[in-house]
Amino acid sequence: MSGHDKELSIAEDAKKMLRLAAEENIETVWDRLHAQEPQCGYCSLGLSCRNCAMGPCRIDPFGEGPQKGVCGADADVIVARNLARAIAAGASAHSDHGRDILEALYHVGRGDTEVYRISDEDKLKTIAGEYGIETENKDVQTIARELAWEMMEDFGTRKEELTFLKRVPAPRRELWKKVGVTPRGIDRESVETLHRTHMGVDNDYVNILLHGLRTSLSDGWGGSMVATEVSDILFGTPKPVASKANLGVLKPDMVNIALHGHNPILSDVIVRAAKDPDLQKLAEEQGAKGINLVGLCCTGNELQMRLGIPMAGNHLMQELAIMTGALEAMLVDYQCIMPAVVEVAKCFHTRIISTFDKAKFTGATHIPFDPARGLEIGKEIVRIGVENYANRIHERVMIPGTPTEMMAGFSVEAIVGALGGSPAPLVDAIKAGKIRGAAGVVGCNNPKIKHDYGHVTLTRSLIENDVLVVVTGCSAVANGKAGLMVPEAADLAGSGLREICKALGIPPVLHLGSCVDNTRILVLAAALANFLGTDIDRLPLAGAAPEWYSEKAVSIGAYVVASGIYTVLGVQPPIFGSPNVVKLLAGGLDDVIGASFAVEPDPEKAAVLIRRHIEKKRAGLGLPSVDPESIPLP
Ligand code: SF4
Ligand code: MSK
Repeated sequence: MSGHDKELSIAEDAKKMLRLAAEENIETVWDRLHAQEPQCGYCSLGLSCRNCAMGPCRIDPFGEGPQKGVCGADADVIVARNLARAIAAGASAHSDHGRDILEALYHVGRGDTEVYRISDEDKLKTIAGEYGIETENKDVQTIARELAWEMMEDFGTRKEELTFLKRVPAPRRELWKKVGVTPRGIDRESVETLHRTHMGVDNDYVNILLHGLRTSLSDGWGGSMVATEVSDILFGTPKPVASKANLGVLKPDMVNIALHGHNPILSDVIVRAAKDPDLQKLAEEQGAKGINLVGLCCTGNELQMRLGIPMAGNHLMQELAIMTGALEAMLVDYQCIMPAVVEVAKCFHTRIISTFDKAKFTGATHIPFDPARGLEIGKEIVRIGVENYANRIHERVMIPGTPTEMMAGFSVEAIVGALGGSPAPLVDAIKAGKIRGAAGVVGCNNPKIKHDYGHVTLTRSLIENDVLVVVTGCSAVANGKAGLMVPEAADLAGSGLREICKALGIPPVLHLGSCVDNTRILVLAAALANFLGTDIDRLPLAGAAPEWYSEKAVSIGAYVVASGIYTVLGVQPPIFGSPNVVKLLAGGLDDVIGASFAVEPDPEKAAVLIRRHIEKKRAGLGLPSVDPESIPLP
């Protein structure tokens, strides 16, 4: 197993663990991908449909076999329906996460939990103001209750548009109205997507895809934005913080517990539970020097952004982290957790502990989380990890290398704070051409792309050419591990970006948080557009997801484009069975929504596409620019 002849990762810790996997014959995600190959051509092109029992159907891409499903749906309709369903699934994942956090806020407001409290009162009041809630002479608890109640209404069907749409620049809101993509209710749009894509409902691929965009907007400006803002209210708005990353953050002489998934509700109490003197004492009695918490994926990002908790790795590192033999427990909430972790853990002493009733893992220990008893449950879970230290086989422990330093915690508030309270200095640097523009490099890992290569190569190339990069999710981990997220990394940037970063003492690559925190990028883009009195699509901005895999990433890409930001994907989405859908998404949308997608697996080339786009936008704003075509493709 894992005996692949090509290099699977650029990360040294991953490479070492993959060698161990090959020696010990432990199956990983790369082996399972290999076993699946060749993957189904119909599905890869988006040409298969199993939406009803007259099917499953598939369309022959060569034009020789059937061109219609049993119901008569053609390639355009089938591809569009499949894509819209992926968006709805991704939007639902984010939005349900948002609802879970919101319910915690409601518990705080009702006073039926002692576990959580309001950490950022200013933000609570600001957002309550955005929701039209009077805050004068009201206690914090009342404001929390009223805000939670109002936010819950955003999930339903009562409102004509989502409350956070007030943040969107006026011209874009008008455009959304004209095109008919204004998101109304967070749940409503996803449900309507499932309705529309049922057999015999929406059979116009353009109409289906436009509703797909509306659904994604209900995520970006709805469910995910609720998740981010309420997390800030409950757990604190991130501020720049020093941290570390890679498997070297595991400690050979401590109880190691990894927190994996996306929702900070449980991990927040685990952090407190791990400080419990009784549990610390128990760890010492077991022969350990203490309890070491580390993050994985976006739960890790949430903890790193707010508390500087070290990051063990991103999506493709989850199995490899267990193989260090140094992990007493992996605590999982939901999303991006491979069922395979349970199997890998069987080869070691690691306990996999699932915590949400909506995300059980056969073979794992399930301890259901209840916000009202959060701390008690947190202690129970930490105790399992501590007691498991006795089962560690110390001779088997292999922690590869030492951690890399990185900075996290760049919320929009922190960025504007670093700029002296206004976006003006950033705008001036862009106007002067010191910074050509900004790009969000976000999203997952995918074993089809060399691990972290897409993120790091693209990011490096952009900063070398004076494009400020903001990162979230697995991209943040990749770039942190590559050493690009410390102020000293400014030396790797072009002269203009270097000068600005040095003056501000910030890295050229800023960590904006987890997957739901892509909404921080929307908020920043909207703030820049509003500051300049223009629309987002006129700004020199771009997005990229070089190694994406998940349905959530499809929703993110769609809402970023629908918000007016050109986006380059590194992995081909399953749409190429319909030339009409490809034409619409990769260019046609420019005339509809002012932005579109591109697909470019080579990150060096993707960087050039982004730079050309940024120069085009600079020219459109009358700023000094270079001829986009003069930037050669590698
Ligand atoms: Fe086939 Fe149409 Fe049913 Fe899809 S909805 S499975 S194309 S009959
Ligand atoms: S964890 S959605 S693999 S970024 Fe958010 Fe990473 Fe993608 Fe999951």
